[in-house]
Amino acid sequence: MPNSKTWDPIAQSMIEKANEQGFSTAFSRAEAMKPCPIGRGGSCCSFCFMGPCRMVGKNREELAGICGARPATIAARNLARWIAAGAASHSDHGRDMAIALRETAKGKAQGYEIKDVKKLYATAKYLGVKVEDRTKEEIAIDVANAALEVWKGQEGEIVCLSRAPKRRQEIWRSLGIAPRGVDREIVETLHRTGMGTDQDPEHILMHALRASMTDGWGGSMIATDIGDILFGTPKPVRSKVNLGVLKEDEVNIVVHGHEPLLSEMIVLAASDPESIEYAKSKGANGINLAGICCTANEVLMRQGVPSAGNFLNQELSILTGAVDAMVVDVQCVMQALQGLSTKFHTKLITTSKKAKITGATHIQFDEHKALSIAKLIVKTAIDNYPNRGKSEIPEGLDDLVAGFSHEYISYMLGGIYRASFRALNDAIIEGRIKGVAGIVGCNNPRTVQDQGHNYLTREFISRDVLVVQTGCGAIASAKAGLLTPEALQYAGPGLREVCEAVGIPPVIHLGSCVDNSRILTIATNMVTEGGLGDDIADLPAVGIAPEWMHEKALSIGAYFVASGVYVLFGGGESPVGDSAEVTEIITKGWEEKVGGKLEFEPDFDEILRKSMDHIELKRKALKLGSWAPGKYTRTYVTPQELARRGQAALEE
Ligand code: MSK
Repeated sequence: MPNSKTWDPIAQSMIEKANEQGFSTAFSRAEAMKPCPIGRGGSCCSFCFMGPCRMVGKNREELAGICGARPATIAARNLARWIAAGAASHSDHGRDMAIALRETAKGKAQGYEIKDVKKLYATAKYLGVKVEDRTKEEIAIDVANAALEVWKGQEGEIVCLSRAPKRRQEIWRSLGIAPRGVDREIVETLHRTGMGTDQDPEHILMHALRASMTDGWGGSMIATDIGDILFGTPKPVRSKVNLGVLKEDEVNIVVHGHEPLLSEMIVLAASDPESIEYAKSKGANGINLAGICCTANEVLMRQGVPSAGNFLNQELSILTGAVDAMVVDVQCVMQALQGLSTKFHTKLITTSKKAKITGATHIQFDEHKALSIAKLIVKTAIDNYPNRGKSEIPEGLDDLVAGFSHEYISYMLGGIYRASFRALNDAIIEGRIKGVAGIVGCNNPRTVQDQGHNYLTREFISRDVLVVQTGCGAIASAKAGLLTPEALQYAGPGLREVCEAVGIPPVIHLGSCVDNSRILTIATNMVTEGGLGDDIADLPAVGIAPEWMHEKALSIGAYFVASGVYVLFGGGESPVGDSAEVTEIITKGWEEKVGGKLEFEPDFDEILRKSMDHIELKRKALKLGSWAPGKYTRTYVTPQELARRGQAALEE
């Protein structure tokens, strides 16, 4: 039920409640606050204190800041800094995961264990760590230390690049953008974009691509792999989504943010019989855990913890009056939660060393005492339960299937002994599946919540394009019932046949924002499987962030471009749209160099059209035809018919 604020009727009812009762939310604040028309298009320069300089005026060729900086240089510097900030967020997350693994292996991290030894071996292999005749703890210490080198490298290139297709690695090296360590590239971005240093827009933006790669092929990749080692590589899991996951008669704890380190311990602490007994002693029937944003995705895909929704649901969850504690770590946490939670009984608990919110309760996470801290947080929530006043949890829930890793997808496609991407590649070669669209990223109150994600997802699958998702985009689809096998009703005939035969849904949940690295791995596997070219840029694939709002989205977009992918950002105007020169560099310029390009396109139908044109173009370049059922088998038999014949044979 689309309307002016949200695609989700449950969110709409909560927005109406907030308006009636006079509570401000991001939806109402976005309406009240018009964006700055100068900053919006990348025309504000605040890199020194002679300004800020505003690049406004009709004759843009003649505009200059006090230092003489041209509008294109200013727009390029802005974009490069946003990309570096986004890469820093994901990479700092990955660094903490590596430290937690090292402390776990040393027996110093309370509550953690090495859960997935197979993944530990696979990670050790690409990091160059010896595994033979060693304990898993010895390997894990070396894996953690080798991973931390990805941050420290001053020269050379990060080791994870070796996971990309050979052709892609050659392109990066020939252009001189194979990144050194995360810290070096991000520091250098800040240096280059300061007053009086790098002043050539193209040069600045090539470095921005290099910095972004420290995210996707560096910090995020490490975060994903170590998350799998510590908490298990995801396998499909059923769960529920939307505000209806909160429970009237139980202690509701909502985990929100990004890092799984504490939230995994809260899952343990909340299921501890002592905690449950304690909750009962306070009059509750149990403890109910739910998530928001990417912390939700982390505990959803590995533990099946239900999601209360995506980014714009964070305030709405508190408005139910049923959240006894909202536990936050880093990224995407609105400061407004604090003011709003004081209007209800909700305890807002900050936990990261790096993030406090004035007025919130701070219980600092430390991996050495992680389980004890998680138990304290759970107890704090239980103690707050008797303070709950009238609560109003909206009815309505959706089912979902989450938690596909590239390991599980290759298993589903080929089984235990022949796990591979062959079946997917063949389906694309035959034309049953036309291509793949990664639809990822945030909500943004300047666009209708979830509309872009869900409209595009439905349209793509109806055109036989497989959709892979992460982050808040995946939760948008979950709320619309698109992360279930039932979504096959919207799929085109070719995609439906493949999904039914293999047993995968047409929309695949791959995890949180750092798990966009899983999409890179899947793309690489598709290339190395054969038949679809020798580079990621050859694949009939697109990347889309329809409702983006965070700098991290720009970093993700940039590393996909650097990897050869056509990336489209929707929802609003281009943040560098005032500069035709920068727009040219990130589209045509980048495409000529790296094969990928970045476009900002507010019209969702145009995103769809451009994406399908691109997929067709790539199919043509690979000389792939259309799906013709009789072409590959003498008599084509549908999977349903095969199943029917199998059943009949069994009955005989
Ligand atoms: S949480 S970065 S709003 S996807 Fe990863 Fe969602 Fe965007 Fe945050």
